[in-house]
Amino acid sequence: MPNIIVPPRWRIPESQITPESVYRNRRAFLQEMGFAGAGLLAASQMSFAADTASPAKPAAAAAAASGATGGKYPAPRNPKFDGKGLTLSDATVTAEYNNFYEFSTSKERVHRLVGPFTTDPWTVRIDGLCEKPMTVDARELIGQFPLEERVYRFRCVEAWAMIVPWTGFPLAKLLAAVKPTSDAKFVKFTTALRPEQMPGIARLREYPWPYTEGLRIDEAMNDLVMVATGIYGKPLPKQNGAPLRLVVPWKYGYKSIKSIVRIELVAKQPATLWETLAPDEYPFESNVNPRVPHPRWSQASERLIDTGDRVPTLPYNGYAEQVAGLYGKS
Ligand SMILES: Nc1nc2c(c(=O)[nH]1)N[C@H]1C(S)=C(S)[C@@H](COP(=O)(O)O)O[C@H]1N2
Ligand SMILES: [Mo]
Repeated sequence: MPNIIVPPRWRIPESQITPESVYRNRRAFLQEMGFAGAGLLAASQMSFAADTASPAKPAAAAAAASGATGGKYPAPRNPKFDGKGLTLSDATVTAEYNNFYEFSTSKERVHRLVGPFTTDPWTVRIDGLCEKPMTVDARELIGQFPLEERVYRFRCVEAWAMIVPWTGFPLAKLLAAVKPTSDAKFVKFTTALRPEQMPGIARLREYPWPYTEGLRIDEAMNDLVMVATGIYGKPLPKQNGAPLRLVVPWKYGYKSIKSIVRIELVAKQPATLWETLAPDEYPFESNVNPRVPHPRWSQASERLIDTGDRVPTLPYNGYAEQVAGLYGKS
């Protein structure tokens, strides 16, 4: 019999009561992993739940942006992604309503906890199956590419959404610079792991940190995928993923990994944090699809975080024209 530990179907955030069978499986798994006694509870209190909250209210001041490469902002807006027909979300709301579990599972608290997190200097490694791997400081990396601004829709799996102007450059340009070999079939991304600066990590000890994500190489090369370095014409605030994050606008928000320290070209589909925790809820592909409900809530509509308006969700989050062909459904 193969010796495989099958992770239980963790109900990441149970707003409801945990069925006993799930509770038992989770406990067995935690014991396997050496976390006996670790808060079962943490996991069951998590909050990837359908979002029915009322709109976040702008709190006090927005947190300061990281000062690196300030001279490059604001960058010119790419006319192909000028946001015509879209209304930008309120910048204070997007800076104070965040998912960044390394700090907190409370969206309103993240921006108040990032102060001690240092994002300059910042070393990024781009390596794996490529001819020209590099290890470079984020400031220097950002200096190597022309920055542009693009207005994108952004859709969290929890059914909230925003429309923001990102600054950055296409991931495809960075990948081209390291020259992937023909064996490179996927790209794996990893976030910084600094428990001493990230108070959320200790509260979720059973999570498979660091936060990781992945794309197929053809997805990663699509022009829509950005390495974002800024938002609203300024460097990224720490809570939005300074100094470098991914933005993949046709996929659920968790694919847009923040505060990246490593980009690795790999041959096999990499494990991701969310897929490891709950593969039936957060699968690797995770394209926005209003017709496929999350196991615990509908994905047919979404709530704009600043106005509270509920609007229909679009296939591929409105980017079908650019990406449906990647999935044999042009
Ligand atoms: N490292 C890391 N990246 C992350 C997350 C996280 O918890 N940790 N949350 C993801 C999720 S679920 C969403 S919706 C977006 C939120 O981005 P924002 O706070 O800039 O709006 O970040 C994604 N990237
Ligand atoms: Mo999300």
